[in-house]
Amino acid sequence: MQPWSSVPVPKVPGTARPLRLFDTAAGEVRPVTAGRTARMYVCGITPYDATHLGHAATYLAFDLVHRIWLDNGHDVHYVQNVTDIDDPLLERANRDNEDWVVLAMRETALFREDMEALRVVPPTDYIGAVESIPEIEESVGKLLASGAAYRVDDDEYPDVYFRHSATGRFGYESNYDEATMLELSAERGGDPDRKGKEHPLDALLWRMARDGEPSWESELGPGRPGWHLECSVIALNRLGMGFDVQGGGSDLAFPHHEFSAAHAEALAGDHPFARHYCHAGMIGLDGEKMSKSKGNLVFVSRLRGDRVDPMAIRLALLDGHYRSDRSWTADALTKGTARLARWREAVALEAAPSAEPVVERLRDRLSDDLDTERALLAVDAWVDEALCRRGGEAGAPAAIRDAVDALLGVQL
Ligand code: 5CA
Ligand code: ZN
Repeated sequence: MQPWSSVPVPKVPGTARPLRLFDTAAGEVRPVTAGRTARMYVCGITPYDATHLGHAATYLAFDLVHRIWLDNGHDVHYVQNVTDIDDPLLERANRDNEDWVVLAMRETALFREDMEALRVVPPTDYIGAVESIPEIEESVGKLLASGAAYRVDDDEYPDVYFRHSATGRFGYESNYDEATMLELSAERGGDPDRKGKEHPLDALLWRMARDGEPSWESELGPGRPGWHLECSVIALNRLGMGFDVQGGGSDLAFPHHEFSAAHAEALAGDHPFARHYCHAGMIGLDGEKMSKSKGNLVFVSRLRGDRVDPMAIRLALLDGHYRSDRSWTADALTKGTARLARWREAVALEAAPSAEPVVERLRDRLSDDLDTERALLAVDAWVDEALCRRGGEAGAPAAIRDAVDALLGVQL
């Protein structure tokens, strides 16, 4: 698939800071020790509805990771998928009596536009599940051959499942106990009650064709891929094992990232799939998680349609720690809009207090597990001083404009 258009990222003078991020597997903030090319996989959308502010917040968090790596002089190999075939997409298309392919294409196009408007640096590889079916099919074959996978005991639909215990390390990513895993698996797309499985946690790899469902011819028999394997294969075949960051919202910590890791580790006979597993908190509205199934959504495209400046949306979403569950409120947007106006006023001045200490502070805050709240306060302090003191260095306003653009992705 085509990713969205590239975003220019200015070079910022001074010294970048190495990134530290919370790793779900380790349960602590640890240095991210990327090589010359930093490698990241972030789970993409399931395109059955428009991008809401929860999705946007998650992609913004990983956009900051990308920007910090660029500041540190890394090349970045960033891969993102699109789950353009899966149950939720088919359910929505059926409900609305719509062609699932057209639905997926439309929502993916809208997502690209939203990401572009929010100035998210695009992935290097933007890959759909459907276009990856040959890779996925080959991987299911390998897992069957190695004994990591089996067919369920069901003559009509001998679907292929993954033995969750195949690598002997299952659970290292999420650190949940089995009771929690079973509960979350039932809530988040798993099928613990599927007849014929060896263990309720085992995850679907290849679903044999059912009447009325799309399917693809394959040596496994006609069918379609399971969700977790899609991300394992897309990441593994492009980034290889041991890439730096696997990202997504906290609802993906289990079962999705646990199984993506286990599938890839079983395929490669190596460990770990990713060296950091990073999760953004859930954005809610009125105290409830914003989700397509709850219908309490605020869409990025709707706000754009209402002529809200995407940079104000960006500032509103960055005004909270990426790992904390938080709420979207009208006040957050009002505050983001006012902040944007003041920052723009300050960078339009002819002279202002020195930029260097502010840029240092920005880098310190962001490299410390993306402490955006305090990063924004550092810019606020400079803006307050610039607007009330007037005068100072002629180059300072442009230097701040570039640093805010490069490091926070906010174009002033
Ligand atoms: N296609 C899969 C991942 S392979 C998927 O989860 N798609 S999604 O469209 O449901 O979500 C896309 C991303 O947004 C995921 O990282 C998910 O964790 C994140 N996300 C979903 N809802 C929220 C929310 N309310 N707040 C923050 N992030 C969210
Ligand atoms: Zn994924």
